[in-house]
Amino acid sequence: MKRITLLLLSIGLLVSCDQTPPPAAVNPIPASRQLKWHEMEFYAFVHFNMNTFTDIEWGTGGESPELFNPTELDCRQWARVCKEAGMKGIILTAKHHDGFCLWPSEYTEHSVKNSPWKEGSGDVVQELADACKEYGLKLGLYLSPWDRNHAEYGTDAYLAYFRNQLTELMSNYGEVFEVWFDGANGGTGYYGGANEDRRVDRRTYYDWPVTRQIVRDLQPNAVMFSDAGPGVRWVGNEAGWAGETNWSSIRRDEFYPGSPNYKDLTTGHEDGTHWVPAEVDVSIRPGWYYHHSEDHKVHSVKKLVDIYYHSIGRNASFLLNFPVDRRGLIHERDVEQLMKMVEVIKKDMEFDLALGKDITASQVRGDSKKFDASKANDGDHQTYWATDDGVTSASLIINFGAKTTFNRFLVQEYIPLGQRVKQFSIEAWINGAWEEIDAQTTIGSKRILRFENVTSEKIRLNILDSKASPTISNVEVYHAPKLLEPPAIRRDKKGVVTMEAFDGGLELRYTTDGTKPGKESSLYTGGIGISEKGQVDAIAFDPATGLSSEAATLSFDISKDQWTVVVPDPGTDSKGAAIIDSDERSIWRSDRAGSLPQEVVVDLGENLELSGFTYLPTQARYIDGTISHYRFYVSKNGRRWGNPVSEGEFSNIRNSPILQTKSFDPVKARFIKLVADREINDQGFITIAELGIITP
Ligand code: FUL
Repeated sequence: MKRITLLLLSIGLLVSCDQTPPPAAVNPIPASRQLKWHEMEFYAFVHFNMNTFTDIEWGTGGESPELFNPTELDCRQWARVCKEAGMKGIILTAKHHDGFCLWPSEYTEHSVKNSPWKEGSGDVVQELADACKEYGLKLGLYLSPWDRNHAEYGTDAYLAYFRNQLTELMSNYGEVFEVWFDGANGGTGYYGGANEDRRVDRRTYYDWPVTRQIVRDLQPNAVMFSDAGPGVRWVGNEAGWAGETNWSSIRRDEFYPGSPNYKDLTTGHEDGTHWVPAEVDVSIRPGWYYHHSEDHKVHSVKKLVDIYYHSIGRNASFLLNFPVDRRGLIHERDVEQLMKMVEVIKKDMEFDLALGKDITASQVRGDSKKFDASKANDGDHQTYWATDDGVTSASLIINFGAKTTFNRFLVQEYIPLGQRVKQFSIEAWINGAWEEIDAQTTIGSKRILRFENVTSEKIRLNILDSKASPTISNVEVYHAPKLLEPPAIRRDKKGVVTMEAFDGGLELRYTTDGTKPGKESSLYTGGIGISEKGQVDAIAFDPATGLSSEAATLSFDISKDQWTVVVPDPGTDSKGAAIIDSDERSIWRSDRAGSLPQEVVVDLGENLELSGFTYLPTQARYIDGTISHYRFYVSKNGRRWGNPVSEGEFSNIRNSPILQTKSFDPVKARFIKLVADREINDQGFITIAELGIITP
């Protein structure tokens, strides 16, 4: 008994010695549902709905439910892929702007219940809710406020309909973590057959406070997304990045879904009145919906990795969209790129070099153990280093105990007490002095900095300015391996081949004889002139680790150095040069007001033996102007052309707008002519990214 009393007494003494109170919160602060959302970081968007079957991004609302007919719909495949990628949830387009509902809503006939899929007895929302449950993922739902199908859109009757639908979704599918309200609102549409333009006052029409209350009542833990939150905000672009300065707060009352001042959403407001953190929504392909024609345009690993660092690494979440295909599956190419990206990120942050290392602070709140420096690298995000009130600049030094190489720095604020840091920098101890590695502004929930390798015994985090005493819950330091992606190889009109690695400090090794390149192959030091037909194979090689990327290959024919465009007339249309500039990003388009057939003529500068030609259609997002039917002629003098040496169609070019190759019997000629007889959408103009020839 005595012993217990003594023990209790000493515990009591210890506690009473450490009475330092935590810093007061800096408002605004996150609600508990927002704190849970912050922990999710990485989750999926699925755009799958009527547009998947009509091959467009925005349906008019006049589509027949008969068109919705996935052949192998499997929400468990979506969930499995997302789970394997470490994602925490899936948000589904239950209803997009065209109004078609993926669940059998009681309030409309425009839904899966009138589709051939499962003979009208299916419910995609239910299937996804079940799959998410099975895989331990959270469910989110996108319900478009705009409805181009509904006859009463724009009136109070539609509002009642919209709220009924919201009530169905919030009541029947278990717990929902996020409700997505898009900002696109009002415009042309089918509207029950009226086919007209209907504008609404985006600020007032939806009477948002009342609409939101439905979610609040039925799903108290769900955050609501829109330009104005209230729970989570749009980041102001769909390209995959948050601002380097990114406050989780905004002056919320200045916004509403679809408000014009969306640019501020990228950075938030330092003097924001409400906690509305940013979500980076971005598709893994150019489009939100599936288009077969974008199968070869899935983002590169480098781009996906950049998006990761520019979202999660900049105090935002990463909402990655999969345009589920007509089968009802996440496409193989998307899965492949996703997994490669995840693998890179995993390796980048595999081993925390700062964890548990010796750490000191320039100042500690009340000299208390509760708030000392070690709370920033103890692996526990609930503890944090803090300073005395009024101390708004301070630093932390981590001593690795030995020279250590690193190139990533991760830092987090203890956000339950609000976002505070306005300015910070990191430095390394090099040759007896502190050298700056990077200087930035905000931190927030998580900030990750990438930089070239630094080798040092110590790293210092300087909080240079803060709204109040900083509260740093976590710092991590990593040495990420080089991003070993196959290099980008290009060849210009003059025949000069250049190549580029996707990370610094790598060697590029290449061959020109078709053999596989290795670390002993020629070292790339600058442009290589190759005017004849050939091929370059190249790898990125990391001399520090001996590892190399897979090889990239570029094959080409003779260079276009001597070529000139004859038609279109360079005097009146200088842009015609883009047809033969060996740059697939530059595109020539003929006059929109024209009609077909149309032709282009190129002078090759000398008589050459030709055995075929190539047409690269535009690789831009919108592929209008792509030629579907053609004739190809050759001539020695540019006047007499004879019969076409090749004619017909570029098969399936609408769905697969890749390089088209056509062969013919070898013939000598100096001039070539491509006649476009038809464009994929029967437009009166054409586009050409690049025209090429094939020599035997
Ligand atoms: C946009 C919508 O208009 C797109 O179709 C897509 O749903 C995207 C996520 O939001 O504003």
